[in-house]
Amino acid sequence: MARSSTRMKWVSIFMLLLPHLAFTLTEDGLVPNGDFEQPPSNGFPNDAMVEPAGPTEIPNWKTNGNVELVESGQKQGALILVIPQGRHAVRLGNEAEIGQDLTVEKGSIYSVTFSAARTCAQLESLNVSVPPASQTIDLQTLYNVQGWDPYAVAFNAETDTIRLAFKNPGMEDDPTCGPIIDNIALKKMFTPDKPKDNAVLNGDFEEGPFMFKNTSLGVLLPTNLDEETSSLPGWTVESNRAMRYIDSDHYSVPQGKRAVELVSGKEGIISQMVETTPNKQYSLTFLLGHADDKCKQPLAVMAFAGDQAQNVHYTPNSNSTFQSENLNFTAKADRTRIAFYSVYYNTRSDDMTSLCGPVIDDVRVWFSGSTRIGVHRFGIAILALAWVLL
Ligand SMILES: *[C@@H]1O[C@H](CO)[C@@H](O)[C@H](O)[C@H]1NC(C)=O
Ligand SMILES: *[C@@H]1O[C@H](CO)[C@@H](O)[C@H](O)[C@H]1NC(C)=O
Ligand SMILES: *[C@@H]1O[C@H](CO)[C@@H](O)[C@H](O)[C@H]1NC(C)=O
Ligand SMILES: *[C@@H]1O[C@H](CO)[C@@H](O)[C@H](O)[C@H]1NC(C)=O
Ligand SMILES: [Ca+2]
Repeated sequence: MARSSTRMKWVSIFMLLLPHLAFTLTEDGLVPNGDFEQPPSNGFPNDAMVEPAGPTEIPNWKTNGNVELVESGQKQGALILVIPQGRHAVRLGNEAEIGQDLTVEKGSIYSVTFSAARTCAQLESLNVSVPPASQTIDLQTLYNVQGWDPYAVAFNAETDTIRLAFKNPGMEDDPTCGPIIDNIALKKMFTPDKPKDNAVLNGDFEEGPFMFKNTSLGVLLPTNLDEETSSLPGWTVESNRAMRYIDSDHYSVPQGKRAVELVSGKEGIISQMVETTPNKQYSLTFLLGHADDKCKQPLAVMAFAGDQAQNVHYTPNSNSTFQSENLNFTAKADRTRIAFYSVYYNTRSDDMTSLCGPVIDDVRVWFSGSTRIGVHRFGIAILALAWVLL
């Protein structure tokens, strides 16, 4: 009797919270209890005086399988578990899943940012899904020495209510091995207008996934083969390795507040199809820089525009962390692919492990014959005017 009235109380509190829940999501940021710091009704497992009778429920989340709240300082064998943010995170055991229903705006593109760390297995991966879409993120490559990284994945909201879920697809001998996830945030993507004098969309990289102010590791952008559904509007990460989206609070950024660091050598290709007019002359210009993250030089990129390719080296300069580059090309079709990758596989000089690389920003493609065309059009206008007057 007492139990059921408690449950009634919780249900009514939940009902009261519902409109609030929907409201929260109109803002970009953490999903409810996305950092796993909200205490379960029976307390965090390690704080409990007695072993809890059943599995601990995690506020705001639905779980399936062996999902465990883990705490900083907690050990796994000889290793201390890595907690990306705060004191708590969750670990997903074999085939375990954690998910949450969220109210969103149907038809919009959303990007989910989350932090993940692997524990003991080498081949750990994470299936991030918003049915019917899903993407498997490979956690095998450690991009930095801290042992965890933020990632971003985009999806199209096909309904008003979505189920965002994270699943460990693995089947390890040790069922306590499995990825740790933390800091789950959502951002509604906005596609910037195409600038008048530049065929590249979001060429300054200012629109991208949600970034936590406190996180100094940037956000990794894994493969996204669907150009319409990207955490970096306009751009596609074609390769099987990730890019790092960086912010000016923690890195040197050539223009504005955001840029992209090419951290995966030749296996990290970022591209965009831009609109062009066949047989016209264009210039691809971009800023090539150093993120100021102790990345060991040399740094160089391979830049592509249509059938042109150019290897460009970054020249260290005490006055600036970036330089301006230019590649001329003649369009062959009404869409031209521009792309970049890092020529070298770079690591930081301090830890020799964290992956880093050249930075690109302010990418532009413009009609290099535009002045002549302008004069030509002006000439025709004068002739037309003369004809009318005559
Ligand atoms: C990922 O999870 C979704 C939803 O549960 C499922 O439909 C999909 O098949 C899974 N993908 C992989 C590769 O396991
Ligand atoms: C950011 O860091 C400060 C100090 O370390 C901390 O008080 C604050 O809670 C952190 N904020 C987030 C969103 O993690
Ligand atoms: C840096 O700036 C100073 C002063 O403007 C100039 O004399 C010097 O040549 C510059 N150095 C480089 C490497 O461009
Ligand atoms: C590219 O074209 C522009 C204008 O047409 C010209 O000024 C520039 O020198 C060319 N650059 C190269 C590297 O050929
Ligand atoms: Ca920028």
